[in-house]
Amino acid sequence: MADRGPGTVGKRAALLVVDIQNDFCPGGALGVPDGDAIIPRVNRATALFTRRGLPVVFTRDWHPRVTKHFKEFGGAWPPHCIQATKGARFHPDLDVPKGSLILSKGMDPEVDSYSGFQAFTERGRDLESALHELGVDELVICGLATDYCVRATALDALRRGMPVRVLRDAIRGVDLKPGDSEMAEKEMRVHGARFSESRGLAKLLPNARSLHDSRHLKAANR
Ligand code: VGL
Ligand code: ZN
Repeated sequence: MADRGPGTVGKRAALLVVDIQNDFCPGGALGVPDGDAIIPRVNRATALFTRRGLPVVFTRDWHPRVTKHFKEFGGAWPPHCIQATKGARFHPDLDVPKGSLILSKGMDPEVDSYSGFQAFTERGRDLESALHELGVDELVICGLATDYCVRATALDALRRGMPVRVLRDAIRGVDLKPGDSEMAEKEMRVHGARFSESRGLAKLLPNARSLHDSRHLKAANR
């Protein structure tokens, strides 16, 4: 993996917004403590990427009613993010610009998956090929939950040789066991992820470019 130094981001970074859904926010079926507190920062990052002509990609947890992911069927979790329910919707305060790429994961009732790299667009395209289509060379990751989907997605990206920067103040963890999120951050760092505060992001990104992003995005959505 190329070393870019601490102060730069790739020429074509994408913002990956992980699972900011009602069920992962306070009051939801699997509410992450303070999960909604990150939303204003995430929205600012989305606006910044959009202004710079860089892609923003959203993932969502999207489970069937019956899945091995749920306690009742052998898994670890109470039912959450069930397809087409209110709990599975993006939090109402989250800005999801029209035409954004949205990928869903957790649809297979037999598989207990967390990584965004196991997510698919409506047309069945996976994250890796969507990112490839968009020409993305670095991922900036924020969202929920630090110790599950954020962790798994970041480690999967790094494993694939994709540089990762995590917005330290725009992630929150479940902490089923105290310290899980701290451990997850350490793990991501050990595997090569960099961490930044979201307010420093504008300085790290390349300047606005006039690539035909909407066309790229449409192509990736196919
Ligand atoms: C997640 C727990 C269960 C996540 C998904 O997206 O982080 N966590 N399902
Ligand atoms: Zn889930």
